[in-house]
Amino acid sequence: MLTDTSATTVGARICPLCEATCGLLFELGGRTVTSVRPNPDDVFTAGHSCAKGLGLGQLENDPDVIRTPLIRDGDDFREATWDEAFAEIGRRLPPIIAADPNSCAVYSGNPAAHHLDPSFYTLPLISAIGTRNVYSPASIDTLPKNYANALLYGTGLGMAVPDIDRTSYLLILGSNPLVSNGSTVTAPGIGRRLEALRERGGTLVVVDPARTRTAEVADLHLAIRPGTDAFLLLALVSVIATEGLAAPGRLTGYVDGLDDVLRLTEQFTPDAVAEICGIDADVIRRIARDFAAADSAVAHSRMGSCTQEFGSVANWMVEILNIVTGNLDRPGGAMFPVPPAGGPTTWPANPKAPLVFDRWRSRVRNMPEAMGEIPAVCFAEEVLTPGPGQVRSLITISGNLARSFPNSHAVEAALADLEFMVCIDGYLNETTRYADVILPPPPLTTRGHHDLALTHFQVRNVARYTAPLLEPSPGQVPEWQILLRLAAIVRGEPERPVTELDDEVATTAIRRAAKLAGCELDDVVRATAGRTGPQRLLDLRLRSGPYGDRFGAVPGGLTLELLERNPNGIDYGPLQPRIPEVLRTPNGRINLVPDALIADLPRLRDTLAQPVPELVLVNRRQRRGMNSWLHNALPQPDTGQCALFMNPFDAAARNLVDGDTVRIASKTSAVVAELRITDAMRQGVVSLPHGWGHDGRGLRTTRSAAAPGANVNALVDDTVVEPLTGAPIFNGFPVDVTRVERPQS
Ligand SMILES: Nc1nc2c(c(=O)[nH]1)N[C@H]1C(S)=C(S)[C@@H](COP(=O)(O)OP(=O)(O)OC[C@H]3O[C@@H](n4cnc5c(=O)[nH]c(N)nc54)[C@H](O)[C@@H]3O)O[C@H]1N2
Ligand SMILES: Nc1nc2c(c(=O)[nH]1)N[C@H]1C(S)=C(S)[C@@H](COP(=O)(O)OP(=O)(O)OC[C@H]3O[C@@H](n4cnc5c(=O)[nH]c(N)nc54)[C@H](O)[C@@H]3O)O[C@H]1N2
Ligand code: SF4
Ligand SMILES: [Mo]
Repeated sequence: MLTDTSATTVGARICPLCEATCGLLFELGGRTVTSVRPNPDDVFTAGHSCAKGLGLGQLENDPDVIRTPLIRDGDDFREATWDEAFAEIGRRLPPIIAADPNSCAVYSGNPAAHHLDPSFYTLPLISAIGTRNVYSPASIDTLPKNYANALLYGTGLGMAVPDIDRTSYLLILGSNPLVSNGSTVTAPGIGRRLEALRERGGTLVVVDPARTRTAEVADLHLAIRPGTDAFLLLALVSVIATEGLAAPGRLTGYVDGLDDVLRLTEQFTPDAVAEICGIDADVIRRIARDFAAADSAVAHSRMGSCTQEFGSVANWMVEILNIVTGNLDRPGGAMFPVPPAGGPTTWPANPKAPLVFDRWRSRVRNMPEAMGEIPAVCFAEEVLTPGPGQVRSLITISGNLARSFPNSHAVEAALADLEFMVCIDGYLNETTRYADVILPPPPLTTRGHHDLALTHFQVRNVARYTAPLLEPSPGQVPEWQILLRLAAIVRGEPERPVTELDDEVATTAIRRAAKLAGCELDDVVRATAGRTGPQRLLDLRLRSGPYGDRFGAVPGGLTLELLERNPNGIDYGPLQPRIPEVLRTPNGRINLVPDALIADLPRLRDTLAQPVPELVLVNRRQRRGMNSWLHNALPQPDTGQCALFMNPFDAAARNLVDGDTVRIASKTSAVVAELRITDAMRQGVVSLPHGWGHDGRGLRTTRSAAAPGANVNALVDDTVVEPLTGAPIFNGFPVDVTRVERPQS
């Protein structure tokens, strides 16, 4: 860490923004980030970056960023000291929790999944509160995929990722990695990797209702009708079944229900699904044959095929397609990474909770819990419905639920209705404007980084850690300490030193690490003495993990110190087959026909016979945004990027012209946007970007409030969900589009 902060210095820093985890170099002039550039020596990301990562300096220096705690003062906020802010929380929060722990909800947003502090210290806070009202973006993002994976392989987080660098045939469904940089596949520089696939003669097929940037570089783009991926995938497997192409190879010894799964796809032939999918039956047959014939092939699904009507069945069938063609767990297929700090795929199975789903239900709608959380679609009703267990207070940790949850009007009504709300966040935005107290996180330069979650999705086994570049300055409180102080307040011990609470958290982690590594407790304590906070917890995980030094027992094994000496990371090589060792199902085998998923097939059959809506809406992402929160710090292209994209036929049928201001109405609400007519959209499908709508009172986001964009989540219905997981239907819900005004010519 730098102690002399007067000089210009350069330090390695992993980008915390998206799943690509690029290695960057921060140049500091004193404490100020003066430039950010890609780190060419990073063993994994090798100089890859994007405009967002290179804009981290602008983010750090954004004058709108909150740097001092704020306490509500009427309609506004006043700056406060940390002691004042914690005192206010201490006065107001504990009585609400004392009345009912479940009345305090916790929402931990997307950045929390990237940073070490919340990864380690949110759970102690949740335990201190004792609440079951825990929310995160998982239920509006990956959940159907987690669910299908959990049923098949025994863990929701441990997924097989496309071995993109070795595959011969990549089938991408509902993902636009050239913009998003990939999801549940950590493959930095994915554009380059896709180019390499094609250069070595491989094939890229993209299934997306929009001709995205990724679709543009594909060999084949299938403009599917939204919400119908499950039908397409069932049909692909049906071709493999009826044409005798199934060849699971070595997987045969580990799977149950192979014949059953092949049989149940038989009714979903290409001819039966062609119309609903909007894809020619011959094309479906050809893809199935090519996929089966390829040396190696892999199907990969994400956002567009998760947050839709049949997300769980679609994601189940992605795995089935990979399995029946023998592509699971082989090079060039779908493979399980080894997370260097360990995780559900390296730890022993938990015999008490083999499946972390449906262990309890939400109060109002009786929705099943998933991975310790209540689905986000339940949040507003849990606040607005009176009765025992009603949510009355909320702690947010890096989340903007007023823009990320479906039905924003209901969500904002709920936020306004709370008795008390604390936000740990650096912006006064659409969510935090409802807070009573806002606690700002410290600058990135003061934090160490290791992607605990995303290492589960790495396309190569690597271990990396970038250390803090600066000590926090007076007035900056590390996020882990904020979380522990909140835990102390909730426990009625507001004066308890953070160091003691940290030791308590570490004691549990030390016990676990000793058990995993097969060491004596004393050896573990001795080996990690001198470290505190997230660094100690990470060291415990790395050293008891798959490459770990087992606290001295394996000389040269992985430790945090080794990573500190190697800020460009350590490469452990390409992904290796892991079945059966990776399986965490109760019997250690893969059941291809889980009852819960089969139970959803009648709903698919019924849908085949139903009329399709005339116009449905899907979402898109943008290069310079990160969900709702980079629009202020980074200069954005013209407002056209927020336009509603519509196919020329749909526009003509509505007598609309390019540039018209249009009203987009759904069952829930209506928003206004500029119209962009483009044949990149499939007929019958329009698209809006997600994360906009920086409007209304009380924002301190000068730049984005000046060009607010339309909030797509005002349109999303929170009552219509994918029934197995409660995931919302962001993609493929009916809308009406009408002209508001015509541009002046
Ligand atoms: N620049 C940028 N990068 C990001 C983010 C960001 O906001 N901006 N967000 C990050 C986050 S949190 C995530 S989760 C990832 C998500 O990353 P991705 O999974 O790549 O998600 P999107 O880019 O939203 O692409 C989803 C695609 O699905 C398509 N689609 C819609 N409906 C359907 C359907 O029914 N079937 C099929 N097959 N396709 C459909 C849409 O047209 C869209 O092109 O991106 C991450 N990276
Ligand atoms: N309609 C629609 N809705 C969607 C999606 C979609 O595609 N369509 N995508 C969904 C997905 S995939 C996701 S992941 C969610 C995202 O949902 P959220 O996580 O709720 O939303 P973000 O916009 O990522 O907000 C991140 C917040 O964290 C703050 N922040 C950033 N860094 C830090 C930090 O280091 N510490 C702290 N304390 N705060 C920080 C930012 O200021 C911002 O307020 O949105 C979901 N919602
Ligand atoms: S691709 Fe993702 S991780 Fe890489 S620099 Fe851009 S935002 Fe950061
Ligand atoms: Mo996400």
